[in-house]
Amino acid sequence: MSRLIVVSNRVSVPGPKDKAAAGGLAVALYAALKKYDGVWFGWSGKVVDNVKTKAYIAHSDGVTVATTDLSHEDYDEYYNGFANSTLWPLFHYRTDLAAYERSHDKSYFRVNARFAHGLAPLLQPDDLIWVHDYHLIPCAEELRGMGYEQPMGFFLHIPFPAPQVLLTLPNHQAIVRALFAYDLIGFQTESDLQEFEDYVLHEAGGEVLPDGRYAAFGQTVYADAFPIGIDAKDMSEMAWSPEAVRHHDRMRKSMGERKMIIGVDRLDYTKGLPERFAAFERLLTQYPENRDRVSLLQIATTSRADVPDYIDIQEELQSAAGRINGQFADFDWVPIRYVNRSYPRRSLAGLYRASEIALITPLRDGMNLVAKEYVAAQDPEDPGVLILSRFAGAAQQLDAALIVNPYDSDAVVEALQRAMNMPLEERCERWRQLFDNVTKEDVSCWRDDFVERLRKVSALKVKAVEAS
Ligand code: ADQ
Repeated sequence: MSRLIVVSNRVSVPGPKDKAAAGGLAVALYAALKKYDGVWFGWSGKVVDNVKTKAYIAHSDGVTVATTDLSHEDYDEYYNGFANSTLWPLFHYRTDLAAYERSHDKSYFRVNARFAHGLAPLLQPDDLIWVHDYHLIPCAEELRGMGYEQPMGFFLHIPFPAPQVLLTLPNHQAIVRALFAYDLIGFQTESDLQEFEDYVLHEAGGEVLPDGRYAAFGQTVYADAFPIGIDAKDMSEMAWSPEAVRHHDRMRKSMGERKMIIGVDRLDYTKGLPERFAAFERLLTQYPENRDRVSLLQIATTSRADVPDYIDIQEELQSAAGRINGQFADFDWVPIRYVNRSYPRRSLAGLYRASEIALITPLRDGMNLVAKEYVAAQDPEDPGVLILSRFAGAAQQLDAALIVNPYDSDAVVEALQRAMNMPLEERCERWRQLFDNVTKEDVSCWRDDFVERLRKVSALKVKAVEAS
């Protein structure tokens, strides 16, 4: 059996015992790495003066963990620059926020080449290589240039933008061409796949071959949708763990008879947080009976705090929460509980279960795992209501949620009002459908589907080469 090599910007190795501390994705990838005697390669998280190409190697549970550092220039130009200030906003349709600098573009390709050179000495001929996310699109192209012919797959965790949006990126062609160095590209949804196809057909002058491969730039690649899931069983169990019960009970006690709406996000302008606060404010204005009856708990962990747009959104939210609370709060009721910290997963599970409504309204999101976690953590006898943005990848699977357009404040208010008053029978019916999906299409299913497909398409490639 060939080894699995996972390459991602950050390596997140779960602790030996505590599954709960790591996310479902890290746990699922790590489990596969253990099974296939694998290597996890990525950035150490350190920024240093002198970067060495040779990776630092550690071993844990039969998995080789190989990391490399970034220089200050790499960190500014590759990580904060091209990856997080160009590709991230652009792929989320925020052309207004996407900054483009040729020097950052060069750094992006340079750091990818260094990743490839760091990884290369660790590779064996029959390895299967799986690269993750927008930081590392050119990784395979670099490896191919060095003569590596192993099967290589790529999974994009964020949306693939419509061609008209992608065209605003001066080096769009180099980015898409780099994708063609892989054997298989995985997108979150069918819509992302469709956007990719549109680009290939109408911008790259390519075609779809009879066997389903995409052909362009003199190369071919398979591509498909592989919607990522969570470890739903684990999340359901966690919701009843002692830590979850403690958090559930503390929250319920603090609420009394009032209802709780929860939002949990990285603090990011793609998550639609100002719009969410505005919709909640409108609920209190248009339906005054909700005053003193409901609060919004918004947990927003600070992220990418040295990128200016992230400082702006943080200030905007603090001031909006302060203004809304100033206008509506009473001595024993605060409308918005706005918390900038991160919680252990077991605590989150308890808070999900204690909340009657989850308001998950990103303006664009590859998938959104919080929506799935909320569903998995509900009490089957008395489940809460999920309100979900149509622009989250998750909406394409979770259509039994109340699906809203996050730009339409009135529609979000109506959904909130409906959720506040939804009878138990309807809540149970909707939740059952959501839960079936979240459990069936879980993270192991996503991982195994992708790895299996990568094996298959690389076997087809070998056959085609032998036949020619
Ligand atoms: P993210 O943009 O980070 O992921 P999301 O899918 O919601 O978004 O995942 C966030 C994860 O972090 C969840 O597991 C959540 O529980 C956790 N989290 C968030 N805030 C937290 C807090 N305050 N405390 C503790 N945990 C917190 C990117 C893409 C998504 C895609 C995922 C996976 O942007 O669209 O779904 O990758 O592919």
